[in-house]
Amino acid sequence: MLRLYHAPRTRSVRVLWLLEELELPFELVTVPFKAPSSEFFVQETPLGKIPTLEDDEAGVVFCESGAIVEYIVERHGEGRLAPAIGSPLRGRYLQWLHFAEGTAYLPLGVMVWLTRYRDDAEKHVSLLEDLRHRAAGGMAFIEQHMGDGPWLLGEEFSAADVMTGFTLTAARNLGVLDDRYPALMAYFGRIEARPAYQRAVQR
Ligand SMILES: N[C@@H](CCC(=O)N[C@@H](CS)C(=O)NCC(=O)O)C(=O)O
Repeated sequence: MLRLYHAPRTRSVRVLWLLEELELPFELVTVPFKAPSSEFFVQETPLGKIPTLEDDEAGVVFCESGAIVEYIVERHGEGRLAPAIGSPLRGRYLQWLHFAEGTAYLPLGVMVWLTRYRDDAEKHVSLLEDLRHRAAGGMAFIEQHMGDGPWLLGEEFSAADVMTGFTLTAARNLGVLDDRYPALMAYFGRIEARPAYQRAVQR
């Protein structure tokens, strides 16, 4: 059995959404989200981080949303939601899959941390401006390079869209994603319309 340790409105939504897209059986363990403090890895999951995945059949437990998404697609996806390893589209697929967390989410995550979990944001005004600028750069990059859609890889919806969707949700909530990026807004609308995305957000 796959077991996902999840907290609403965190990166575990990516994994939950992926599992819903693939219609795989899984156990959902919802844990409270502990606001980040000086202690790290203290979430109520086997590794102290959200999301964490257990795969009983394989005897593994691990974290990192991107790693979990890649693993589920490879081991349980039966060829769905990713171009085959070695195919020409694979490079762009991996680019978007990792861009979502490694590049686009980075400034957004620091913005969340500075403004929601610390009480001295007023001391970091220029840092926040710089982060907002960098976050906007991430949005502009996707807008410029995503192509004509409807999805990041064209006609085929993939796990790269799943990784990116959560990043866009955070960007919209932080006022970074808006009508300055019409292609991205239209893309985000298509994401929100997917039944599996809606099921994941509701859970
Ligand atoms: N790069 C990791 C980040 C994981 C992460 O920081 N998760 C947050 C929730 S969205 C968390 O557990 N924060 C609490 C903490 O760091 O103690 C991923 O993509 O999974």
